Amino acid sequence: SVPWFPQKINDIDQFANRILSYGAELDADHPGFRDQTYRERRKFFADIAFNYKHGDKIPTIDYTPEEIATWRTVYNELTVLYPKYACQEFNYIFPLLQQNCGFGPNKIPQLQDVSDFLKDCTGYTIRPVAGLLSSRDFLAGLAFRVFHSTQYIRHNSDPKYTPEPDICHELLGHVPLFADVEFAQFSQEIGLASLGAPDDIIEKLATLYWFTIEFGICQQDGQTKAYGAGLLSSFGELQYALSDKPEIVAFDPAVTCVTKYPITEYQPKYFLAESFASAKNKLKSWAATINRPFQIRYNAYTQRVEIL
Ligand code: H2B
Ligand code: FE
Repeated sequence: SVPWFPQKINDIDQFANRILSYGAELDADHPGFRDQTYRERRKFFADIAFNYKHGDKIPTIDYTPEEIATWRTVYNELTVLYPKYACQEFNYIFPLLQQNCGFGPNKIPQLQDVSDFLKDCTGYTIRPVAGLLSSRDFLAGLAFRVFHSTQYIRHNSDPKYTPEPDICHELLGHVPLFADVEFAQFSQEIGLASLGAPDDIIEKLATLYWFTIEFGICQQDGQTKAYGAGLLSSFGELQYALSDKPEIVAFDPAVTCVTKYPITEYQPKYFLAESFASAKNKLKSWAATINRPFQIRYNAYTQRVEIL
């Protein structure tokens, strides 16, 4: 039988509280574990996301001076690397984020402003999320051009490190490329392929997500550049990925989707895309081989999937 999947955009409300780990419960080795103020802050953010419904405005956050200082550290160290290491699309969009939604060292951008900007560029919107979603639920969001984003920031004891996604990772890593038309389509294709798919296909799609949206690199004018959010939000791995140390293999969904990867250390292997358009076409061809008893088409007017 076919697993349940959202058929219209507000069906996503149904899994907003189906989280694998609640963002306010920190593991004993989390940098903020012993910091009671930080833990209360995390509870505050988790509750916002927990109560969020499709169509609501994402609440404006009054970030504290300490939180802004952490953002500033991360922002300043990463933005100096982007001209050399980030892909063209990223570097084209970044100044637009500075002009339109408050990107800069001195303030943490508000998710609603960023969501409005993305909506205008590609139809993507942001939903606050209270913790880690299952791959199935997370990918289903992409089918509707919905990106689930955390709103809290990492603990200030170590601005270079976070054991989980935080607003620095989402805004600096993911957001810029969701404003790119080809990349937006590529991401949605992964999402559409996931709807109602069996567990083994979900795992393959999560692996494709990992090697592209999180850790993808691409070829531009004879040079290798980063487009994956895990790279664009990591000072160390961004430089490592584009050095001669890791293994680089051409992106091929059939091969990429069964490749194992570590999650707590730098990747030993990266997959190189020729372009977002080429990656999208390869993904679509691969997805067409998935054995599913129905076809799916997204209707952007109604924000529903049509089942054919
Ligand atoms: N949940 C949340 N809240 N944020 C993510 O970035 C995320 C997730 N990534 N669930 C997903 C899993 C990803 O690792 C893939 C699709 O499994
Ligand atoms: Fe991510």
